[in-house]
Amino acid sequence: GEVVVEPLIRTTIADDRGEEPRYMGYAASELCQKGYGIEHTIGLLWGKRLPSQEEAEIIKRIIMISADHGPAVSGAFGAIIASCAGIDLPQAVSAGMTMIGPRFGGAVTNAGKYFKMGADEYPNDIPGFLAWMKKNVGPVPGIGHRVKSLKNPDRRVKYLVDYVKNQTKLHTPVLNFALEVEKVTTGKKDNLILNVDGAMGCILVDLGYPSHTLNGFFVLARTIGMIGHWIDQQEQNARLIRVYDYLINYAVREPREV
Ligand code: Q5B
Repeated sequence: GEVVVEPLIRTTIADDRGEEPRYMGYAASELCQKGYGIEHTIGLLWGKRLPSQEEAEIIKRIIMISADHGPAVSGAFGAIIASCAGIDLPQAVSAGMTMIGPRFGGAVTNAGKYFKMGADEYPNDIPGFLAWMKKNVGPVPGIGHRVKSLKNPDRRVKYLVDYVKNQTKLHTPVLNFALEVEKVTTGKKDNLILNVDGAMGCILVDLGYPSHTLNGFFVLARTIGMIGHWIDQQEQNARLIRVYDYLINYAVREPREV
């Protein structure tokens, strides 16, 4: 008789059973032919719908602006060390990826989540929001930067905020709330600015992306940069990195007899 097999997995986004992959039903080649870009592919595979041209332009800018931030940041530095140690591209990039977390690059999801919560539950009460965050979460995700500050502003953030607010019709309640939070936090310490993770998170939530998708945008964008750093080191035949003694504070015991 007929054997009924339970499916092992269920997918809702892509189908490769025809002549070519279809993303949410759209043939990949047709998307290319009709002039859609990588930002539309992201919209289909992550947000399950074709973004409007205005939404796609925002997504494109988010990816472009966060693709790299130089060799000094945790992710690029990790990938560079690996490249210099002779590690192949996928493993070197994954070494850099491992750095993406709550302090570096991986605050996008929680920034979107908590700024949305704040905009919904503390719309006119920033001190109340900050007190709740301090008690329940800790440092506000999306606020603070190691080197950027009011005196040394982050042009990426300024550009994104300005673009979304002045050149699109996007309704931005979550971003607006985060900007109000920034006014209070920078009043306490001038590096407690809305950072790039925070700006991305708020704008993406305002675009309708659920919070669990948000770190994906940083991961995708920074993969471009990390691959670039791996290639750059390989092309220079860079040597194995060993940290010089003067960069280490050896807070150790004096040599002594056992
Ligand atoms: N304090 C980012 O900290 C950093 C506070 C805060 C309330 C906060 C910190 C933080 C939240 C996580 C976040 C994304 C660790 C950053 C990114 C991409 C990047 C990276 C690049 C790129 C920096 C000193 C004092 C303490 C803290 C207080 C700090 N943050 N209070 N809310 N959010 N942010 N990460 O300067 O009284 O002295 O004990 O965790 O959003 O990753 O370019 O480098 O593109 O690659 O090292 O931009 O802000 O200072 O942690 O020693 O804190 O400030 O409580 O107060 P710092 P800490 P106190 S964007």
